Amino acid sequence: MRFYIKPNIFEDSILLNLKNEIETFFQAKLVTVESEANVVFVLDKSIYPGYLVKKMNQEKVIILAAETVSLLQGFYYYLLNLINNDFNDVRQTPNQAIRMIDHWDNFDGTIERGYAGRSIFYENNQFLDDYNRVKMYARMLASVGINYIALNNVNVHHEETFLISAKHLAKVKFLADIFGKFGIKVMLSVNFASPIRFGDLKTADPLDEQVQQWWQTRANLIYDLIPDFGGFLVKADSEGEPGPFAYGRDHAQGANMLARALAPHHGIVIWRTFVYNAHQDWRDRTTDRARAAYDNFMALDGKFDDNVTLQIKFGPIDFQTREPVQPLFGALEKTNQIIEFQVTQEYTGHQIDINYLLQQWYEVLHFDTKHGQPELLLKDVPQTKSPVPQNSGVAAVGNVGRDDNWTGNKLAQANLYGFGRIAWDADLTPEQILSEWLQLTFGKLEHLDVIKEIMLSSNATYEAYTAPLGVGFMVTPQNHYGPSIDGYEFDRWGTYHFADRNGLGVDRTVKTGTGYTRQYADANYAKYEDLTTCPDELLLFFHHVDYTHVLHDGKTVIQHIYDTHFEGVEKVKQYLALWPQLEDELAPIDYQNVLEHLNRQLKNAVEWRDQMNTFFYRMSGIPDNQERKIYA
Ligand code: BDP
Repeated sequence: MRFYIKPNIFEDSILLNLKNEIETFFQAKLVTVESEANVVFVLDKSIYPGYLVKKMNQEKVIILAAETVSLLQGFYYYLLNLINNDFNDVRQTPNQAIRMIDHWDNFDGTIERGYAGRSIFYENNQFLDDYNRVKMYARMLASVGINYIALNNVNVHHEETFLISAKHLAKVKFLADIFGKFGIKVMLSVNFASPIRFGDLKTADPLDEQVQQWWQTRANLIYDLIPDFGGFLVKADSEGEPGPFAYGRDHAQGANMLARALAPHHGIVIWRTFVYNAHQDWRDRTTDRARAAYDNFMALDGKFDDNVTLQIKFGPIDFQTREPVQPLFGALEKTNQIIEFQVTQEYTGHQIDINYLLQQWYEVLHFDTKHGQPELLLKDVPQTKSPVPQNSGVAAVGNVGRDDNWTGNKLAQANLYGFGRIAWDADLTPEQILSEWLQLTFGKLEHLDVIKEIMLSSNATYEAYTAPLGVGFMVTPQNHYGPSIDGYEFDRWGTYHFADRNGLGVDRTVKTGTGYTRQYADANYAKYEDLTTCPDELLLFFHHVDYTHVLHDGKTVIQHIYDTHFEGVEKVKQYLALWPQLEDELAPIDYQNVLEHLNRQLKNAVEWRDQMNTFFYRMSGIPDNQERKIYA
């Protein structure tokens, strides 16, 4: 294979990196004469965004793009398809402008909700010395089109506050350079109370001139060192993090103050909408955590500066296995938006249980918000509803740590790979993405279908043995793995199921409940409000029903709970029975890794089944119509 890059000068670090990547992968120098090459990269201002691959003949492929980062992405596309030797003319443009991974890494080396070992960036309140993994990681992310990364936890504890101090910025720059070569901008999560924490000021009031000046000086310092710095990610007035409320200011005032400090440098503020009143009480049914983001942010539509983007969790509660789509999407018209997902498996199995999340994301991204004609799918909301589309997109909390295989469970790598792919092209199906990942990871295997079967059913299997019909939670408090049905029931976090002897579920209707359904566009409001049209999988999210309520498939709610929990365990047993077919084909370390995790998954599924079935049998007194063993 002979490669040529036009223009043949490498002042730009990304272009230079492309040259290095080609030389590394093909162990050959670039040729100096274009006509001798069979792969030619051309900077062409007219191809924006994304890139164009043109097959000239059997021998020659040309890849054109306006931006060097897109040429690099074109190179990875070339590598991906080289495996199949399958080239046709193709124009690739990303669906989303911002495609981001958020790290919840703490400076001490721990990772909030991390299930794959310690941080790849930090240890003991210092930066690590060895960045080999980071380099490989940057390449991996770039290969699937990721272009932003946040380097630290949104909960900015004491030590991380000072990542924006001169003392640490040199190391941040080092990381920014590694990612920058791959076209990925770094961002830092900042603490809204930083001016106070630094000991410089007595207030963090966004309308205070000294505070504004403080942030301006800080931004200038950062950009002097790191000219391509992405900006700030902020969790404010949320779960104890400081924010503008303390000064009687709103989120727009808080976010705009930071945005104005970054604007001269073309930086952005990503401001999270995960804001709810943690003290709301289960006895007061008029408050509802599901309503909180909309109640806090809808009235601010149009009040945010152009370089502010709201980062909005895909559902109204918190990355559950099953949630409806957040009603702010489609309703916000004048605010830049990012949809937030969670690759790290907090509520979805801790990377112990296999859970291929692309199924969930595909469904969520293809949800019709009913805010457009003939439709407005969630995947199209960031681009069409953001006043500055290039400041909109998707983000996800990452799942990588220092474990040998990066993600704890080997198969959880597919979620990271898949997030990047779906961020680029939301119409790729979970099956297509899985096939790519399997081929890239394992090559040709005789029993590839076994892994496919397990992974493609895994999301439904996990849902089957955990909380039923969209009710959510029922997990062990704090760590969020394994069952604890009443664990959050009398807590103050707004995560209830209201199970009693007659039934369960949260009444979020206008007629008799919290009124949350009204936050949706008319057609969706009508669908969710009415018990007969509400989809079964979300029934208990929207309605409180009796155990004898009959679902669309003819089963009662109680029988559905029993059946799915027995079936979920049987599925995991099936996975365990299938897996040995791969023993001779996989590297022993990968084979064992998944086997060991499957055994733990079975234990978890059995626990869920037994606790759920016992609990609901005791509550309802209604026996299983198949007379299976319930430990009552
Ligand atoms: C919840 C996590 C918590 C995060 C929070 C967030 O349990 O650790 O800090 O989300 O998104 O899911 O800020």
